Amino acid sequence: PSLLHCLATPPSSMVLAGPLSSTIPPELFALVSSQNRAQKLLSYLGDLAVNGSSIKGQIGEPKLKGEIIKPILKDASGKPIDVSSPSLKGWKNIIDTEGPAAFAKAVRSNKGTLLMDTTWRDAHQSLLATRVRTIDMLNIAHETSHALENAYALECWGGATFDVAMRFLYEDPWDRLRKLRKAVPNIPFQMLLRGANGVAYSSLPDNAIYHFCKQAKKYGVDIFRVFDALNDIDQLEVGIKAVQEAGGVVEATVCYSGDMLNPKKKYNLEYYLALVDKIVALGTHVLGIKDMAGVLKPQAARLLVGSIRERYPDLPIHVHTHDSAGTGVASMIACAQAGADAVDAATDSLSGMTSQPSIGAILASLQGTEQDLNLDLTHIRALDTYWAQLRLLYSPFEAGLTGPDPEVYEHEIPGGQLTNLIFQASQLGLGQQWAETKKAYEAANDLLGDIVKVTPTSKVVGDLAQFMVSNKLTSEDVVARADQLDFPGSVLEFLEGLMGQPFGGFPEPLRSKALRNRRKLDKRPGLFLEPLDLAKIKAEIKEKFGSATECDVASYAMYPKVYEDYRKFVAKFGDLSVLPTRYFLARPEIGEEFHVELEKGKVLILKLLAIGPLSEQTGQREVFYEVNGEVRQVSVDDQK
Ligand code: 3PY
Ligand code: ZN
Repeated sequence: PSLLHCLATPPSSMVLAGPLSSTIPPELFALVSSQNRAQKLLSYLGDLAVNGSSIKGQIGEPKLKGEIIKPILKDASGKPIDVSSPSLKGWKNIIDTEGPAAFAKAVRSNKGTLLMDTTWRDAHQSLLATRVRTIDMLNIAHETSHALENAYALECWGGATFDVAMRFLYEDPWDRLRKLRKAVPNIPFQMLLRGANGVAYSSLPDNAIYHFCKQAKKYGVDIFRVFDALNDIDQLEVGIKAVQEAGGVVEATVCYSGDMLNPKKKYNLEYYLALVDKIVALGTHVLGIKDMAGVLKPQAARLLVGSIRERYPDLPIHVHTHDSAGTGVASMIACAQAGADAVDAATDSLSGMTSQPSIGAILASLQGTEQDLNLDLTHIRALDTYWAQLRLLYSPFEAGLTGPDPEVYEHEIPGGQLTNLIFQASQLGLGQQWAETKKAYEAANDLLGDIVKVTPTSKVVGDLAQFMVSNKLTSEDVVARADQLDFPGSVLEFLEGLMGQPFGGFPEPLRSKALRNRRKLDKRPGLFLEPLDLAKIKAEIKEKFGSATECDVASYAMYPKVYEDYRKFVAKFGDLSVLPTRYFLARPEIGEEFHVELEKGKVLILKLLAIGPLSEQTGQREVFYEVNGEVRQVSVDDQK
């Protein structure tokens, strides 16, 4: 084919060195830009071939080497369903045509229980270090849109995915959102918003949160699960108001911590009901209950959901959990039976342990009851055959979990963090240190006043725990030497009040001793932050990188350095989100052919031909690729 042929041989005069003259015809411009993209891609592939993967956290190569086989969905008569286009049937239609309040009402009056599938966000955040890439969701998006027509939502955005997309996967999270939205127009999309922290790790100026939510709504998010890591209502309010103004469905959330059934524990039923009252007073369409560590036991779930249901008969309730202790299925069933309208679960192959409980297990447990999920089991199973293969593709990011951890009832480490900490300990070969870290986490939590632990406060407790283990400090040592110890930055930020106010106040005298001359905020931090000059940020991004959208501004506002590094990376290697994961993470075999669709209709057929010897003079190797039938070569610094 002519385009393919042209792409293979770029005359050196066509290399894009500066702004193109306006006299160049558009076809030629497109051609040069495609060649430029192909060359950048080759730079990445060449580097990967010589130096191996530079993706942080990757250990080894994907276990899956062959093609991914896509499932075929069949209708009731056994005929294959046409998935060349997405389904148009689903709950999103109510949001779009009648608005968030009507959606909430319809959810509440729905017969049976609704499911939110977390596979595209929390499941891989909790099991695979948040590394699942856009292309792998897009490849199953049409099938998902058909199979999960009746789902409450797909959780696909926010939380850690925003940061990780740019920082480790070199992807634009906004691009992910837009592409997924186009491919799944019928199922509501849900994101996780960390209240006044947006998707970052501490509070941002209010206008950054408002601006962020506006873009998120515009480009595809329907339902915003808004939480605050300390259940601080003032922090939560910022997120709630920002989503209200953006026009999204507000799912304001109570973070569940401790053990409500234990009278000695700090967070009891009274605490939760008082918090729900405050949330309801601020105005929420749906109430979220977020059990980030998986410590909501079935009896507690029944009591909590039952009590809220009794108090607020018309309020939709949506519950989230993790299966760390192995009780996730039982807890979600208890919630459904006690009056929850929606529960969270993940596709079977990405479920269990630190992830959500399995969709298949909940579906089977509720089938034929009043709480039936009304989903087609064969479709759910078919989708899961895809994710079973994907799990092998992402095997380099497995944390090596082997079974449930009922100790979670003591340490209360949230699912995603638990995987991370286990991974870190195993990397260092410190099996014993892991046991100590768990104990230290519990001690650190007590030292900080038994706080609610979820991003970012879970990081505070984790950092203090690791600090205690590595410096061999007991709780008594920390208290006694608090005025001399060089505490981790996150601990000081928390004590200063930059993450909001904990229930019951800050621990004293630890706070004063540790902070020394630092200030002590007793109101929400946003009140002390200057609004961001968003127009100026936009102009600066444009000046530096040549283009800037409102989404770029929002990314920059959350993570200035990560965003800039991401843009620099793309300027050098191009948009790698189109590269199949197997070739993003590892080099192909010599002679192995693969395809990359740069954009619709522009396909590169690539084959690694050879990796040349190391040149003593330059320290480089030549890598030879066949690109659409022509040999191309790149020189790569050998860094090994
Ligand atoms: C996040 O904030 O990313 C979480 O998943 C919290 O549970
Ligand atoms: Zn979670």
